[in-house]
Amino acid sequence: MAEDTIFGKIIRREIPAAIVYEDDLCLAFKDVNPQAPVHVLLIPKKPLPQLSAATPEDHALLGHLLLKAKEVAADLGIGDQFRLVINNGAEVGQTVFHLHLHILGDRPFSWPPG
Ligand code: D5M
Repeated sequence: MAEDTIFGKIIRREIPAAIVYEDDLCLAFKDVNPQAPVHVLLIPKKPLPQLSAATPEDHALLGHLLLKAKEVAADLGIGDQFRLVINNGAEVGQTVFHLHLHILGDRPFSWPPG
């Protein structure tokens, strides 16, 4: 279950994380294995395992996450140059099955992603 992922433990404060933003619906914390000088994960507190599990009921939550992603990016000083990544599924790189947005910045990025 998504509640049992490492991100569920971070939400419940069972393990530490470098939290940079929190509200009733979401939490943002520094990625433990950063791929850029700024690399933060933004997660819903609702234990959605991945984006493909979202339903129309999650419409407002998903909008909230996108708006918070740009606000967190701005707070971290990368407000006009950042990349958002959602890995959806193990074959494309998802390793933690609790929905998360990677917020990355403060270096150049190439396209397409690897
Ligand atoms: O991304 C999962 C990301 O989660 C990956 O970049 C490492 C990060 N991670 C894993 N455990 C932790 C803890 N405990 N704190 C902070 N960051 C963590 P994915 O898209 O699933 O590959």
